Amino acid sequence: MSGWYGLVGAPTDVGNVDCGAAEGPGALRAMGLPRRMGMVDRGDVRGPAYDGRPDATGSRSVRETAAWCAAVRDGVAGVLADGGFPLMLGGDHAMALGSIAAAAAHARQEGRNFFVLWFDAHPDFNTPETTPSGNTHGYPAALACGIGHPDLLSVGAFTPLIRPDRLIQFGVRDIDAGERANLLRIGVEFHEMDAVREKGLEALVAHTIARIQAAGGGHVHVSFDIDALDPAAAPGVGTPVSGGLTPAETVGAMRLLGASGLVRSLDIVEFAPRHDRDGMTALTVEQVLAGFMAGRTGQRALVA
Ligand code: 6HN
Ligand code: MN
Ligand code: MN
Ligand code: MN
Repeated sequence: MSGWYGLVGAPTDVGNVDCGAAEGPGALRAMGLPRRMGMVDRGDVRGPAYDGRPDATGSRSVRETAAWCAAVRDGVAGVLADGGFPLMLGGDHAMALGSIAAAAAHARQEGRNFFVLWFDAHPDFNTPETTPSGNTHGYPAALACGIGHPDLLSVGAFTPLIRPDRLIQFGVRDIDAGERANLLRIGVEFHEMDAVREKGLEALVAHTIARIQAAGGGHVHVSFDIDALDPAAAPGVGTPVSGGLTPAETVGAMRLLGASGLVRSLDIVEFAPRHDRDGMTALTVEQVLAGFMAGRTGQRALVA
């Protein structure tokens, strides 16, 4: 298992005009998070500025999103190639198309099954046909499953990057009508907040880990949108939705995922410091990451 974390920053909100996520990596660095957590900071990737004009499909900043995602893909691929554990720090969630493209290619190269666990208030499963906003941060999970704008699908070396039955979502609670139809048609497993309340996040995650192990294990990529958390604990996001995950259950679930030894790449996206209050969101992010890392360290100790 990779012993070092390689941080790849993607300071952009090209997927959602000026939501503030571009300021996320810089703020976490200024607070000393990467150093405190012993990460190797590989710096920020770069890309073009936002251009909000919709194209013929109604999607905004597609070319800019594709350029950023390609840069993220190459940054994350570099950490994987060097034997590290990539932590992609957004930036808005459109960037996950880049990290998933890198992780899926790496899994394929190593002959592993590829799974994505998506923590989010939103499924991010819109296509140009269903989007209410034209914002590309509403697209990445659908793109990973092979549906959506062709200029974005081409960020990946192949498509779909994930088998749709290997994408599992947790905490979703704000789903557009056409987006729900997409999810059902493609066959994604998504656990809405009522299911999380009923069954418990940790139980759902433990069940998912067992299912992945039963399928022979593989490379699990976790894509964590900060707005999965309840805004009371994590107000620093551009698209808050009430009724979300508690920090305690999230830390517990992340600890389980770390301890499973299956997770080989991680996104933390949509942190918008300008909407934070008294540093609470930054603190919650650090707790969630610390839970994951502690789980992984424990797992290493067990197998050592
Ligand atoms: N995110 N479903 C809405 C849209 O515009 O497509 C919101 C997307 C939010 C994306 O940050 O998770
Ligand atoms: Mn590897
Ligand atoms: Mn998202
Ligand atoms: Mn979201």
